[in-house]
Amino acid sequence: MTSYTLYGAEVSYFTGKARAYLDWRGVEYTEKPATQAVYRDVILPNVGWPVIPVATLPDGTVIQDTTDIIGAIEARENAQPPAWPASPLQRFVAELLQLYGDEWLMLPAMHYRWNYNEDWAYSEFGALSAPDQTPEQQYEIGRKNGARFKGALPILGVSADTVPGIEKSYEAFLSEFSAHLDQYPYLLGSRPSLADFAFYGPLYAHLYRDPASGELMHKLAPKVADWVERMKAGGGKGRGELLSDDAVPETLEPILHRQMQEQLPAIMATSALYNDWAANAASGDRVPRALGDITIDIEGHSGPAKARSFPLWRLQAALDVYGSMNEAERARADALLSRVGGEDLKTFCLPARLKRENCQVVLA
Ligand SMILES: N[C@@H](CCC(=O)N[C@@H](CS)C(=O)NCC(=O)O)C(=O)O
Repeated sequence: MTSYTLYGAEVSYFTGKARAYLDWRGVEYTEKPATQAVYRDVILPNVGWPVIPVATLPDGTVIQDTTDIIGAIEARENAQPPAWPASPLQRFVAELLQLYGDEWLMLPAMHYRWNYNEDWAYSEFGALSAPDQTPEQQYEIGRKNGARFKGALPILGVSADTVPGIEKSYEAFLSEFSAHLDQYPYLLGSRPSLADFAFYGPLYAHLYRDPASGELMHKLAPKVADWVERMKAGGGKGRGELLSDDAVPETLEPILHRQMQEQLPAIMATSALYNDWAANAASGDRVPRALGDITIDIEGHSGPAKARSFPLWRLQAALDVYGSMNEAERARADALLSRVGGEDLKTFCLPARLKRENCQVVLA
């Protein structure tokens, strides 16, 4: 094996994130569809549960989780410019925006897919797992496979109670991101970074590519659709710079503010449940995917959701950057957090550290 392999799907959120990174990095790779046979022969034996994307390195190492995939390829290629911003505030913001793109834009992505593009999604799921069947057979297979994903809506907190808030928030996000793109080609300057790859997951696979969602994006936010297309074309393939002097564009502040308003309270509530769980757990114990029930609030519309544990892992990465800052860097981060309503993050500490083991998040 001489290059990387990415097992995934065009229809998949996180495959989009990994693919955008690979195309930007410009490494040689092959993307293979995650058919039933790939799940059986590659994913389940190596990862232990059915999830995409999965990547293999040229030495055969199998990796799951997009950030681990990106991190492993960054380390192996040792190429410039890096995917992670090198300067502390930009790096902190990139980690925060990754948390937002990966774990919160999932709500509009999944809502619009399953409430406006359901039949189309079933056909896509079927075509992926059984490429040789007829469209009718694929639709039936897709209904079966897609049910698991549609079933995630109540877990995420997408319900009749919250949908008006999710739509209002997404439309506002589109206009905030458009205003940013009026001034900068990518999130932190004139080239993409980790944050752009994370935004691309939902904004390509679901919110651009699903037909009804794509129509909405083109209508409300042609600049965001243009960013999706530039990312799809490789994001300039390494050309361009992040802003100098560790600057963070002011135009990102409304998006960070939205994150602090909507996502941070959900994560804090999850962390309290994690505290209870960790009190009786031992190092190496696998953290349950859901730790209990929380209430989320989006633009004044609240409803139940599961306390998904994975966002805590992404938050830990952001907090580690914050925790490693010197006094002057910390003062700049704190000023930014104050401006975006993120006061709570300044003193927030996860009750117990997490780590990755065998493609799972476990208690450190
Ligand atoms: N944190 C993982 C998330 C991967 C993920 O959720 N993938 C979706 C498809 S886009 C999936 O296969 N989900 C199955 C499941 O969550 O059970 C990553 O970054 O790779």
